Amino acid sequence: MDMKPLKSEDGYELWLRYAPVTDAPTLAAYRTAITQVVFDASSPTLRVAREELTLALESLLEISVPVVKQVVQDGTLVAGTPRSSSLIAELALQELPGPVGDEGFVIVSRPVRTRDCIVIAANTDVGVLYGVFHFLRHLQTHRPLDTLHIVSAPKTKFRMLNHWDNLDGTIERGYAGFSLWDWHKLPDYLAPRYRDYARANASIGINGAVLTNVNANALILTRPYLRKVAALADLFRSYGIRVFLTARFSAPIEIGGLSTADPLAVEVAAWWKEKADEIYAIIPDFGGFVVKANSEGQPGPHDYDRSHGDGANMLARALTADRGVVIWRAFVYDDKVPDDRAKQANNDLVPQDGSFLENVLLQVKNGPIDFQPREPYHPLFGSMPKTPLMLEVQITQEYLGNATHLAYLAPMYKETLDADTYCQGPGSQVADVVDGSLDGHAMSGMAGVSNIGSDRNWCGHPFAAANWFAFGRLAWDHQVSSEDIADDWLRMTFTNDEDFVGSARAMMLASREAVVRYMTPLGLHHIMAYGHHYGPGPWVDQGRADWTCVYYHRADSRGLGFDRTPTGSDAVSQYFSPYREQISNLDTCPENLLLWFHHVPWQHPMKSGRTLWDELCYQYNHGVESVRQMQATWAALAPYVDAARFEHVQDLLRIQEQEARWWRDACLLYFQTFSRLPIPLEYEQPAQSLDYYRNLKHYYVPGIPERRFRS
Ligand code: GCV
Repeated sequence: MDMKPLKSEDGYELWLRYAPVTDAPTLAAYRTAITQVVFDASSPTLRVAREELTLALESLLEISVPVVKQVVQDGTLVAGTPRSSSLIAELALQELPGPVGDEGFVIVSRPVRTRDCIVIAANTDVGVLYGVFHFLRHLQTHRPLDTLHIVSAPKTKFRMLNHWDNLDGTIERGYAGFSLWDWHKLPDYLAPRYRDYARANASIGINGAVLTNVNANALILTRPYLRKVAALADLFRSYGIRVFLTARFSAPIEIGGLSTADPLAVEVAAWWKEKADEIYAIIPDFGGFVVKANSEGQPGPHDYDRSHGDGANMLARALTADRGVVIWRAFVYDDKVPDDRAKQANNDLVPQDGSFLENVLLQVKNGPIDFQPREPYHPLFGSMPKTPLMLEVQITQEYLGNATHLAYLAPMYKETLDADTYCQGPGSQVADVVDGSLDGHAMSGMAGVSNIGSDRNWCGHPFAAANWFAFGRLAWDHQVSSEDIADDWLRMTFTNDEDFVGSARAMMLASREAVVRYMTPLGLHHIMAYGHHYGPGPWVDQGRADWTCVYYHRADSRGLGFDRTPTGSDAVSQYFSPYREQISNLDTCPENLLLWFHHVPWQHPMKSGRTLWDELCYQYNHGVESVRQMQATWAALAPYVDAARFEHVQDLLRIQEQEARWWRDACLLYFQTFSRLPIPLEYEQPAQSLDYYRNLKHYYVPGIPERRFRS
């Protein structure tokens, strides 16, 4: 390998660095295969696609690749739609107009006018843009060009980032600085970052951005803010991105001067209709509303004894099906309801299946509690066949070490997507529900709670951008493997050197499981510190019951875990057979979810031959060891990475190792007060006392407003 020092990078360019191809045979092959471009760019989207293509080619191949009018030589790259390009129309590609649909594309190497060419074609301009980015990924990952035949179309319709950004610039659960949206200077000043944000999203097929926090502020729906939103929408449009806003259910009262927000009140429906018309007058392609209602203190239709369906349908009528959609969040639970929090969404929403209007989608978190390091899949998947269900995952790492811990989350997203619900017999995967294929829904989608902020490198941790990238790739095609996504991202973000990619990929793939082990092994969940969720807090027993930790782990002198079998909360009954029986039985329940579904005696024999207590000690220690392994792996990769990014990751891994030990020691000491069993001597013993850990206080943890820290 080339040992000269690498130029320091700050991560701003993400996976779109277009680093020059240094491998001589690959470079020679590329320079032969691409000598000129025929690309008639008659629309804003085609123009940005052409600009991206030509700039990238120049950077990758380090030669200028001219844009010409006609195919006059071998090595011509032809791009466009049958409408934008007579050449493409002439080729009458069999993939057009059929399989690639409205957003897909085809990339083929084939003769055109007797010359050897590469063709990027689509039915629509945005399809061409996606095709260009796919082709550039192909080059960035040094794949061969001789026998190209790529046909790709997205499996879901709405592929969206949910920004939990507040109008004051803070981000709920954001760990990479402040909001990208500079509301104060909008609409007159458009930061250059907005365009790069749009480019990055388009490069992975993301086509929607919810700009505001689901804990919504009604002000975003006032005229001055709508003008600011329109400026962003205008910019994002060329990149195929539509904007959505969160709608605060009580907005008619707060900004409309009404005395009620009752969804069945005529004046309320009229207010929302007028508001929707006002929005569409300035943002013609406005995507619609995302709504968090009657959850964690947010207003909603229950305040008026109305159902979620009443609320969602009223907004859906205001938007109208030909203009936009209502994305209604299924994250609904109430501490006044005595039932297990994990059951409440199904209890409330399943009876309403079939009552939602055609432009309503339900957005369901991957698991029934709240983005824990590991959860079983949400039992709503498969239980509402008449309603399109979107999958919501968290890209920001609220419960997985914020932007300090390296945790590659594609395996976590895949775990949900690949899970078999058995709702229509074996092979009814969550992915089939989400992409609409199982129940024949035309509307489908995936939403990722964004981890993007104002940090120069966008996501805080240099590896956190991999999760943004992975989300987009999976929303486009949930069948791609976590390995392949990591592989692409590493090559594009760092280097194509095989030695680097092999080690770094293995490190990424093991990283989420490491976090599970040192935070919440064996199905433990929600044992983080109160409110800010930074660090362990299994002792938290004050405040709203379903926000305490003792509610979830149920440790006592007999054992540990939440009994959700028929002898307990019976949450298992919300799943289909045979999964239901599998998880109900202590002997067949997967051990990585054991304490989610069972209260297990401390001496229970685990598959390893260890008792539950010893297994817990083993898992926590294994987690810490895994982080040390990551440190060793990264240390060996120093020659392949520029100093700035190398040291950044190295420093964060050091913090991660400290925090993994903190988690292990605090949790084991706490659970030991119930098990009364020793931590086996083969393991490191806790560095401090339980009191020490219990008394640690953390002020101004990111991702939470300052006022929450005031007493
Ligand atoms: C936006 C969790 C988070 C909240 C978040 C909520 C939600 O409870 O801690 O910050 O609120 O999920 O998804 O609505």
